[in-house]
Amino acid sequence: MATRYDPQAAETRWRAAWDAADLFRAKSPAEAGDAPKAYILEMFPYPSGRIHMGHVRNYAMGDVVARYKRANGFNVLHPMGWDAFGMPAENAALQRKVHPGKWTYENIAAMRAQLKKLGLSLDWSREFATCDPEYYGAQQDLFLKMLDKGLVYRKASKVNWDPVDNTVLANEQVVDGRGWRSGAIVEQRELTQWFFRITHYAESLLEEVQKLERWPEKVRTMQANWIGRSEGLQMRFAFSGNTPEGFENGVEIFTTRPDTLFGASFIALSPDHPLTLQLAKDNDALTSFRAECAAVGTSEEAIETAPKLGFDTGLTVRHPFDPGRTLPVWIANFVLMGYGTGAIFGCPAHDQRDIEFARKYGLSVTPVVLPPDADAATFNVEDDAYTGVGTIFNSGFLDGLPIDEAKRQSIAKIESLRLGESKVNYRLRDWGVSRQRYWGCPIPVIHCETCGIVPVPAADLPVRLPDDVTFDTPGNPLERHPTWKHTACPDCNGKARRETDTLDTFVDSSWYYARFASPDDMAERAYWLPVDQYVGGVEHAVLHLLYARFFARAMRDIGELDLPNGEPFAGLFTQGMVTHETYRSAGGDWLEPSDVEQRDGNWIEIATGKPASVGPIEKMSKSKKNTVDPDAIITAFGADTARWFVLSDSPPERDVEWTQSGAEGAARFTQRIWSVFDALPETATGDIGSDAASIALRKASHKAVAAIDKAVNEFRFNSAVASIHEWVAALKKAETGSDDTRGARHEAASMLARCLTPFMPHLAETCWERIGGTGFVSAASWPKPDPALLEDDTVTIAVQVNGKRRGEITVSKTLANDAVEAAAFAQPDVAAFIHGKAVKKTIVVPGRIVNIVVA
Ligand code: ANZ
Ligand code: ZN
Repeated sequence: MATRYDPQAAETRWRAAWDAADLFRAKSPAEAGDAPKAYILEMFPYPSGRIHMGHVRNYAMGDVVARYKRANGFNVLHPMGWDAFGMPAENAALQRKVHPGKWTYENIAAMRAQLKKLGLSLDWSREFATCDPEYYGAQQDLFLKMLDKGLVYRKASKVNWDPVDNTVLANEQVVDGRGWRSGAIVEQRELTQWFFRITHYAESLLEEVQKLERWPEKVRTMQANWIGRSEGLQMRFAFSGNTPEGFENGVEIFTTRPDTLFGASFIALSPDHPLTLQLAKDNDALTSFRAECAAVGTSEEAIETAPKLGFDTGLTVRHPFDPGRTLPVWIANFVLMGYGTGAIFGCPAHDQRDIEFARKYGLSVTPVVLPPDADAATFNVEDDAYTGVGTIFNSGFLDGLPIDEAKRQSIAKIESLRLGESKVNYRLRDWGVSRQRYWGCPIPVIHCETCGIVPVPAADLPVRLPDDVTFDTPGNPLERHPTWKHTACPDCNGKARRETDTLDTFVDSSWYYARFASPDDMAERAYWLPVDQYVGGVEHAVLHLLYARFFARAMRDIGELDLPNGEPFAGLFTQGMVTHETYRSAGGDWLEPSDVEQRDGNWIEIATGKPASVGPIEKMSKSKKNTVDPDAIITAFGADTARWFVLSDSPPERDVEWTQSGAEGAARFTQRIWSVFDALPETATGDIGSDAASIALRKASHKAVAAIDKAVNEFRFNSAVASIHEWVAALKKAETGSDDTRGARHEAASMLARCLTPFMPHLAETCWERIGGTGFVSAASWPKPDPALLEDDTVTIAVQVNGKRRGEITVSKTLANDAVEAAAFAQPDVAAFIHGKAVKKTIVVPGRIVNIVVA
């Protein structure tokens, strides 16, 4: 009697059994012996309250790899934790009057329970949240060691300032240029902030990222672009006439186009350049010009797209190659203080920003690069700068040279004139980590009135967040806490105050992988790291991964991590999103998938009976209400179905569209798999048969294992899923055959149960139990395909009649020629064609073709 598989009962039972057996705890290096290690990590979640389908997909993928590696004899570390600091907890505190800590830990409890239901092979013994004082205390220790090494420093930098709430705003709290609570226009203010010296590693970050062969090319390129290496020239332009005080050496500029120096038409300073500030001191017009520039904001994008604004200082400089020529010195809003020297020479003919500026303010435009087929006598630049290749002209000693050679000669000349030298610049900026917020890691320093900045002594770590804080007024709760910040100086015991800034939460996620490996044992960290496979969203392709790569280097250099190349993630996979159709009511409001149904082919809003419309398929998001709740899916179908679906339908790097019918199909497939096992005798009965049907099944099985191996190793889980479908079909077919196939079916089932484990672990256990497998299938070793069974011993050959192809036959490679001939005549299409005709002769080319000649 056929039985049904009950996923809910089976899933609960197996998870309890795995827990009791402590099955997924990573072994210590000593326990592991000769087993190679595999560290599999998915980006840890933010405890927002509930898991979503994106989590299911991310963690299911990591779990496939972890389970596969374990089955292949690896000592696997597959941990889980919580990226638990951040603004949403403070917003919840504000809106719901609940303490951020309470909110966070309650969310963690809820999400942990949800994750556990997915049957992930996680080592929960290593779990932590970044808001645990043990974790952030260790982070404070790292901060101080980095401070000691000069990898952390303080400098003045701009922040978003809300003039009504009198508070610093995070970028996400600025909405359309206004404070999110007050609605006031946000200003830029200078504040002394803490920075990590990420630029110290710019070269290594760029060089090593090219070598990460198991990272997506796209991510490597994004990292490289972010670091942005530029080779150029840094040089001085001496003032002619009036020389401002302190600038006797002239203005220092950085250029990547020293070949265009003869086309220079002006010098432009950043509105924040020291010379600009000096000139603005007694120049009201310049002061208001600076304010006008500041209103555009500080983001590079805003500056790039804003209209060009200029201010003529009246100063002039000398051209280095032509001392008789002078250039005016302007202040321009598109020159950033944070890059190069904060000053440029403008060459309008060959730079788009410069041409816009020159046309607006009537500055000269001299082309110096002649495009390959242009005529020097007539070539002109109007509104579009020419940035392509060509030959230098209008340029004295550089005339006739190609761009690269002109760059070299121009630099050599400037160097010989002692006006500058070649220079490599990086776009990468140091990482500002000060946040004026409560729910973050306190920066462990003390400001003493006499000693200045004093690190908190190691024995006093962690500097804990106070619990009694209020969120009813704007600003930093730590700043206005009545007592927390007041303390005594560790050095002189005098009056001092604590730093009230907390660290950017990206810091928390920059070293958690090392903490998972071991809280404090360097040998264990060295054993586990680097992470062999990291899995996460492509939205982290730049910042998180760059910060983590920085931290790994900094930790190496303070003796906290033994990682010679500084790369924490040897392999990276970025998975696509989970998408869903969107629905709207007749009134245009978003509707949830469960609010609508199809009646006679039309979508109806269930509650009102009115027509609804189907919109585009988009990433599941709360705002569009097109989410499905993993819990609901697990309750309806079981976790294995959810896992199977998110792995099955499209390549892992692409988006997968969640559909109800797809989920139902996955659920049906679990029953189909179960029916194969259900139909088998409980234990192996006798030998594996050598009849054709048994051999065919064995071949199908061994080939399936080989295909799944390849697919999993190449991160093509959808292909593995397809192979399992075919394999199950082959097993189904064998059910109807003779009892001789029992042995082969049993072998196939045993292999199938093991291959199913990474995808549908609960079902796999139930199947394994059904066929009398030893122990847990989650602990069983991966099947090894027999190479002999992977080879094809049949061949497909064409059958021609009078030179024209009429059909094909598949025969054993060793079949005798007369038997091949017989098979050719028996082929139905061939037989029909030659029916009634006289056969004159038949030629068999073994393994290739059968040619029949008829009258
Ligand atoms: C003269 C010139 C002529 C330039 C020309 C370009 C084309 P990358 O490649 O990104 O490093 N620049 C330098 N510092 C700047 C700053 N602080 N703010 C805005 N622009 C700045 O870009 C280097 C080029 O960007 C430099 O080369 C400089 O303009 C400009 F036909 O110098 B160039
Ligand atoms: Zn002191």
